[in-house]
Order: sequence, then C-alpha cells, then structure tokens
Amino acid sequence: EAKHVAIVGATGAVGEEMRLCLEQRKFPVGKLTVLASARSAGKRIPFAGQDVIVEELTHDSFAGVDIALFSAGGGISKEFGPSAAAAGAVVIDNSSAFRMDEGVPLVVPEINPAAAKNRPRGIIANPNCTTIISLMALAPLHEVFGLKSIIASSYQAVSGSGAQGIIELEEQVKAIATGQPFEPKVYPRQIAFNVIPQVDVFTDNGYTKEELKMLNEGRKILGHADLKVSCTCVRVPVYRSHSVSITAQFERPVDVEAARAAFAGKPGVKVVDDPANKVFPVPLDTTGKDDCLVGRIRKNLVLDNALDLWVVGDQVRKGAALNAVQIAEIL
Ligand code: 2RA
Repeated sequence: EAKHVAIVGATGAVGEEMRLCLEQRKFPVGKLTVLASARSAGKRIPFAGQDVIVEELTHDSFAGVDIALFSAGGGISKEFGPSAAAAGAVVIDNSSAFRMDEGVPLVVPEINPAAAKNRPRGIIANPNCTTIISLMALAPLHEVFGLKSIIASSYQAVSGSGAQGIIELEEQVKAIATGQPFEPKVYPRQIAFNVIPQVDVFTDNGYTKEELKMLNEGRKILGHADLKVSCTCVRVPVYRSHSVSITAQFERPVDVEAARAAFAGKPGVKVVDDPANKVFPVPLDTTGKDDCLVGRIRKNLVLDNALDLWVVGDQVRKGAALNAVQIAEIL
C-alpha cells in the first residue's frame, strides 16, 4: 500500500537521484516529504507530476513517515536518524554514520537482502558506492570460487564529492579551455586532466577512510570476517561513474569462461567483455543507468586461483540512490 516517504538531503546529487528512482520505479509513494537545510526550504521540487515544497529538516519532521531516505552527510544522519526511527520510520542512510554499527544492517539488495529484516534500531545503512560497485562484480564470483582476497584500485568520479565536485571539474575544464585562472576548492590539487590518489582522509596506517571502507564493509556485507582487502582509491576527472580495477584471489581454481558464466541471470550486473572488438565497460556506458558492467575478465599472471577484472557503475545511482530505493522496495 502507499507509503509516506521522506528524503533528507533532497536537493543534493544523491537526493535528486533518489527522487528520480522513486518516480521511475513507480515506488508506491502516498506522500513525499522533502527535507533540507533552512537555506533550501521553500524550493519547489517536481515529483510525479506535482510540485513538492522543500521543508526545513527538524527533529519533528518525521511524524507519519514510513521510510526516511537520508543523504545529507554523516553529521545530519547521526543527529536526525534516531529521531526519524523514533517516530516510526525505517531509516535508510546513505552516509557512513551507522554502517559498521552492531544492529545496523549494511545491505546490497542483490547480495544480502535478508539482512534488512533485522534492524533493531530502525536504521539500515547503504554501503559506500565503491564497495557496492565492486561487490556487484565480486559476489557472483564469490559464490562459485570462494573469495579470499581483493587487491583493487578505484577510479572515482567527482560526483562522489556531491554536486560541488561536478561543478569543480566543469569549471576547471572551462577555465583551462579559455586560459582563465582558477583555484582548486573541493580537491587538494587540480582535478581536470589530472588524477588524485586521495579519497576521504588519511588514517594512521597510510590508507584513507575510503580505502578501508572496501575492507570493513566488504566483510560485513558478505558475512566473511577474514576477507582480505587492499585498496587504492583515486579521484579521476569523470562526472558520475566509478570504475574499479580488481585482482581477486579465490579458494578454488578459476577460469574465465566459468567466471563469465557466474554472472548469468544475476540482476544488476552485466558482462561487457570482448576486448578484441574494443568492447569493455567505460563510465560513459553506465552513467544514468542501473546496471554495473564487468569486463576485462582474465586470469591473473602472478597469483594462483586469481582473476583480474574491471567493473564500472554509476556512483550516484547504483552506488547510492538506486541501492537505497531498492532497499525500500524489499522492506
Ligand atoms: C566518494 N565514495 O566517492 C565517496 C563518497 N561518495 O567521494
């Protein structure tokens, strides 16, 4: 039956995409409440042929709300998530605030949907986009070959930094094309025509928080406590899709044909892999689309029982908004 849905952070890149996904997937929305900072209150947002007025987010914004989708940063989720849950809403949080908390399921619907049922705090966490996109390729292989370790390098779109990241890339490209000066604001260095080996902050072991998410979240989502992961996360001048180069080592012997066959019938992921004919996944193919694409599947030349592969997915969509709406759909 129709649900009263709230979107917190409705005017951000992910919040906008959440609204689009609800519309496009004909989610049974009886009422949509869109919540944002006072700055955005009063804005009109189109939804299902009508205009919804943005309301200022307060602790009392959740009366009667069935599902509250959060994507406004960890601070807002920490402060207002519990109030939404206390008001009886199921909170689906896109931030990293609760992902590793006991009693908060971390869910990719194609991989561990049942986990969403056990939510003692009324909160379900949406994994990090790079984790989701990587696991959409690795989960089917894990089923067949038994995943042991992941060595990965990510090529992350600027949309991961929100609308401001997209604007920064656009402005720098224009400035460079017209010989205008510019000052990097979102990133420590120029991102246009460059790559930056830092996503999120560095921790004391030399890895960034983003790189450790793949390890910690991967273990929780797969229920695989001794999965090993070593990751390098890089920001690249791409607008909306993340790409990940993966070396995955397995318990059992692997071969490419069996690997490709593992994806047959798996929702949300497609094999696009015919390098001889220049057929492989690229960000321009996944942007705005639901499916993650996997290609360049080949046996690793160094490690036993290991495959190299390349997976690409829309960071804003499957990496965040679509995954959250799919969790709402399984509720
Ligand atoms: C990023 N995955 O790409 C992080 C947060 N979306 O910046």
